[in-house]
Amino acid sequence: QGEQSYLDLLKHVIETGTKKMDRTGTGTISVFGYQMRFNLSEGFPLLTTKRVPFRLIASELLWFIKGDTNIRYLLKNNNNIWNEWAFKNWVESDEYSGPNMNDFGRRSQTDSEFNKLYEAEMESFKNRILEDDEFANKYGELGPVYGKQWRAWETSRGETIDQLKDVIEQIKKNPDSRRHLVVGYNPADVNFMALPPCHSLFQFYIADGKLSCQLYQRSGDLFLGIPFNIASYALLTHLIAFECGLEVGDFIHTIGDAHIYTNHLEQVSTQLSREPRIFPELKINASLKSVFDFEMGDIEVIGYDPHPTIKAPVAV
Ligand code: DHF
Ligand code: TMP
Repeated sequence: QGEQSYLDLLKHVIETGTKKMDRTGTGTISVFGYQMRFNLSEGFPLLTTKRVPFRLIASELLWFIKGDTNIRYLLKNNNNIWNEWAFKNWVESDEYSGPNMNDFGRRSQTDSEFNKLYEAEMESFKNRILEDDEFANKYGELGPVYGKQWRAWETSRGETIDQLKDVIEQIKKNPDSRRHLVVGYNPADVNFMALPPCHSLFQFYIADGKLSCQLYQRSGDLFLGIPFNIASYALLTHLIAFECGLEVGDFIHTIGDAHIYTNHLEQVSTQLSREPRIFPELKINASLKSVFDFEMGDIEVIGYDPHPTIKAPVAV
């Protein structure tokens, strides 16, 4: 239950996982197939055994809800979590003429001379995304990722489907339905995305006036990505429950390839040595009517008292 189910997953992977190489060249220990359950009425699942930056989770979720797929919105909110994947498209393009940035993710961690070049290049990339509309349209784009699939899935008939709006409508009209699904993983579009959706599909369920959500995540970076994903879907469930006049039920997190990167093992053992604390509470602006009206100022967590931040490099 609660945070312990996450800590149990970390332990389970360390004790029983298999060492494998991965796409990023970092190496992982992994298990395949795992499920956690968070009762959302027992507090908001923002982990306390390290500080998890809620502001970044909220602005990323609002970006998905808007149907936006360009990192410009994130940068305007001081959110840098998707920069590397847009930057990759830029430095691999014909228009880029700066220093060679091949394999920047790994080189920036091992080569401090290179890291200076990389940081300068990333800084000017971010400034250009913010200041130059044409550049932003071209190189701030991550392709048809989450926002696009949730709000404007393109059909073979040339129509678009607003999956998020439709699922909210169905939750209101037809709560007992077993078809409350939103799919991010569009096989026709996957090759045009900066990263194929990790959180691939989610479903809602209503019983006793409570809204529950289950996510199928095909691939989970247990130390960096998963704490964000848990809080993000908990927040989405709260927002939809609020609009539909429901209480919150459970968030069920099902993960396919559940992995710890080998360069996160020390961080994980620090985290496992800590005692979990009580979860915070979510507070949202109750004067709003619709999920689509929320802005950053309308969402906050109160009573969050985590252990200190634990830094770790992200595998690109
Ligand atoms: N790739 C990999 N290898 N792992 C990921 O978790 C991941 N997540 C993505 C995109 N690609 C990914 C999108 N989500 C961070 C968290 C979530 C996220 C991307 C990055 C992250 O680095 N979190 C840091 C804080 C970052 C900050 O403060 O700017 C953390 O300590 O939680
Ligand atoms: P992959 O496409 O090779 O699976 O790499 C994606 C990596 O990003 C993998 O480590 C999982 C991680 N990830 C998350 O854990 N959560 C997320 O929300 C995202 C976008 C990625």
